[in-house]
Amino acid sequence: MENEKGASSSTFKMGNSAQERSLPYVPDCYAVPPSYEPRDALDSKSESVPTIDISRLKGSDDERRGVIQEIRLACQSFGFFQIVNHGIDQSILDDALAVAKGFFELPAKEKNKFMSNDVYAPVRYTTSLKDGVDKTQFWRIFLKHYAHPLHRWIHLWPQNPPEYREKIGKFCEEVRILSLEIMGAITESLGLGRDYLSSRMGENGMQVMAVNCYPPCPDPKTALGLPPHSDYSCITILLQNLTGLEIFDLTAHDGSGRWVHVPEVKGVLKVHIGDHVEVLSNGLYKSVIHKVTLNEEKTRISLASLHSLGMDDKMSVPCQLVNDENPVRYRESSFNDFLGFLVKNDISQGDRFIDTLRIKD
Ligand SMILES: O=C(O)CCC(=O)C(=O)O
Repeated sequence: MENEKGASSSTFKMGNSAQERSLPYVPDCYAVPPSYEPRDALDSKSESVPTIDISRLKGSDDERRGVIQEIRLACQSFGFFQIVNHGIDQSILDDALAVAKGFFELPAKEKNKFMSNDVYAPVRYTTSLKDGVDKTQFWRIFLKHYAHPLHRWIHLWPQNPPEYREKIGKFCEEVRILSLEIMGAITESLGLGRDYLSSRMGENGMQVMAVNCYPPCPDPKTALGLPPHSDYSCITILLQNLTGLEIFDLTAHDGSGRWVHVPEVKGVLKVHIGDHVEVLSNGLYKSVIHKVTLNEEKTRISLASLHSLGMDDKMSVPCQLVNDENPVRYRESSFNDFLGFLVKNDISQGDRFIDTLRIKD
């Protein structure tokens, strides 16, 4: 075992990764570059993470206006907010987390049926980000699958645990309805009206589920569950069973930023602004940079539901948000363009899709 300490990332391919085998040490290729500051930069002023009572979107005009204003501020400052009173029953959230955990506890033979390093596969089980390819490895195991329209994809999902399809399917349906409501509020907050994207995200939009498992790590100061990155999506709605998520507050310390620990409060969902809302807002809203830290004792499970336009539908800057002072700041792009980026780039080394979209002055 010891001779694997200094092994390169190609030694730890999916099915054989250090985290799947619960190695009692962290191999060198899992050690993140010092610039990632896995622990040291942590600022635990978690009370500063915006929390929004989303039920007021269905209230009086004044109440709705109030929530839209809170969403606008959260998108401008953090690109992130938590939501309470979202209307999804606690039992649906608990069941989804439990059945996801159940999947990762299955014997390797069962999980390996879905094993794939093909980022275009509609269902795939893998580890890290791109096993054996990326320079740095991450202490994560995950299952990714498409989820909308449900009837098109659900028959490809795991049948084991036996309730996987039912419980995750229910969660996906509920979260999708919520995502449309939140996207309506976001486009309204940009002055585009609440239906600006409803047909493109409604019937034809994509929903991708990342079902993540972060096993206990023998040295959480050295490795990360996921490196700093932003999501390609319009928004991501996230459910977690434990803390570990940290977001980067770009506005803190006169623009040098700080990491903010996101607390776990039962029933609260997290909303990440993704790259495609940064484009939609012509840079007014920022896609949130976030990372996942690890702990030595407990397995962390998260369900990240990523919502975007259809596979080839391009997000571009709306003409309503362009004038002489605000020229178009981003090139148009689709989810498919993001997948092409993912194949060619190494997110573990800080490559970001949004950087490829920025139009230089
Ligand atoms: O586990 C988390 O909290 C974040 C997951 C995430 O960022 C991802 O799946 O891209």
